[in-house]
Amino acid sequence: MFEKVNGFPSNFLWGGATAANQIEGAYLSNGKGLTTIDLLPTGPKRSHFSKGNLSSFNPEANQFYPSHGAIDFYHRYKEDITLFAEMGFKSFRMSISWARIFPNGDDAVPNEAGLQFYDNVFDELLKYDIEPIVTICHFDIPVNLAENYGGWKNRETICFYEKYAKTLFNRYKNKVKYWMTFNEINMLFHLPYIGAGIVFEEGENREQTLYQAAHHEMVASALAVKACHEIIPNSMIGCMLAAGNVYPYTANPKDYWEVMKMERDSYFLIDVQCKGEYPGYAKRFFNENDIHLNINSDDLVLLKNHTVDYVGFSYYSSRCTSADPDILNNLTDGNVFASVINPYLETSEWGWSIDPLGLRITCNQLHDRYNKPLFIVENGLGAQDTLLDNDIVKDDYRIDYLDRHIAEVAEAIKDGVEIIGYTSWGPIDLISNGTGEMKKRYGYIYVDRNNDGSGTLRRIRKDSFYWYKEIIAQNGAKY
Ligand code: BGP
Repeated sequence: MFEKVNGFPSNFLWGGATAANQIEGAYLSNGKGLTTIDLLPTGPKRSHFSKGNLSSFNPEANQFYPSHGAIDFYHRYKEDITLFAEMGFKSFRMSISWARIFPNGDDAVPNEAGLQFYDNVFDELLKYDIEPIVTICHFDIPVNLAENYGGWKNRETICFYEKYAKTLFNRYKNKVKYWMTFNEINMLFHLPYIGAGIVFEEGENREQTLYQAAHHEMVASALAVKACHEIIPNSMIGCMLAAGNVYPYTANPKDYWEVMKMERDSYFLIDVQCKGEYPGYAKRFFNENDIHLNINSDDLVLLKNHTVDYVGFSYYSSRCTSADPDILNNLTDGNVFASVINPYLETSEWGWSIDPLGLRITCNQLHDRYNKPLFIVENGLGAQDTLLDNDIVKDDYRIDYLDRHIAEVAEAIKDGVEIIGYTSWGPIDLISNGTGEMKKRYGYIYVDRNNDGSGTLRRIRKDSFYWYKEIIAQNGAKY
């Protein structure tokens, strides 16, 4: 009676995902302005800054600033796209650097050289029938907006973002169909500087600031959805969250309640972006915690009328929580999302738990909650690779991770979840967002670049390159 769903749809968008600040380099070339991320060094100060804890932005001398050179995609995009095409990519997720287009964020006119660069990249992708998937803002905003306006604390930033987004839609309307408004929008609660250009002042009510900034981002996102639909009629514009299902440590109902709270912390913004209104649990939270948001009545109409077309999300790990304070002391290390150590799961070298089934669970949860198409726009294993003689990189651990996760994507599709595509994170080695390091590698393509910025930048195919090429060629038939 019911047709059996078999495997991946024929138009499934296999590919890889990147972000401008983690690949481009050329951080001040051809009129680009400084972005917030350009001020983040490697080392411990990176996470300190990322959380918005320092009031001074001054970079220290003689340090390595990862985004300044990155892997030089700015000059090598043709070579890199040729390699993606060789793997058979159907899509490539990338972001546009806001400050390449509007160097200060509040400029009257856009920087033509910046616009032209992305035209060139899109043309190169389209030459190989690779669909560009574009994130409008992936963790970098012009420093001027952060320093002189307070980033997303300030309502004015909405207007600058809207102008920036409209500029992109008008310019690239014939080249780009898939858009995302903000990368991992929920990250602003965990890394406020990275997520929203926020630097806290002494004594500031941080929760109030964060929820107000979140409101501004959601209004900006709704305005982008509106403009995108008006300017590019067949477009698909989505939200993007850092996802990952949560397990209770025990069957104690109190543990399960903690799970719901943790999930709602992640889903809150997506609830608004998908359903068009603030959920009841958020209103209660604001009332009970003395959080008073400045919300115009027009904002609520905008949120209601311009919900997203699909849910983009990253999935690296599941999490685990408990109501027991003693258990809560036993947390995993190395991930911005704190989690109780789950005894059933192994972890990566960076302490991130590895849970392929969690990806199927996450897909099902998001499908049940929103009933919108999903797009898995990040998933992957950060690991240290060794370059052997004859340019060989034996990354069987990465193949194993991806294989087990893609198998669960296939299961989710069979469960009836609509999934547009899968772009694994960092198809070419790039700068780690969390650590700023090069040695945390995700790629199918090895880049000869070291943590201190040295290296030839040569590109080398890893074993996983040939493996992923085969998966795409078969359209995941083995699953
Ligand atoms: C996500 C970001 C990416 C990326 C990824 C991996 O949060 O959207 O930009 O970096 O995480 O994290 P990391 O680079 O810290 O290993």
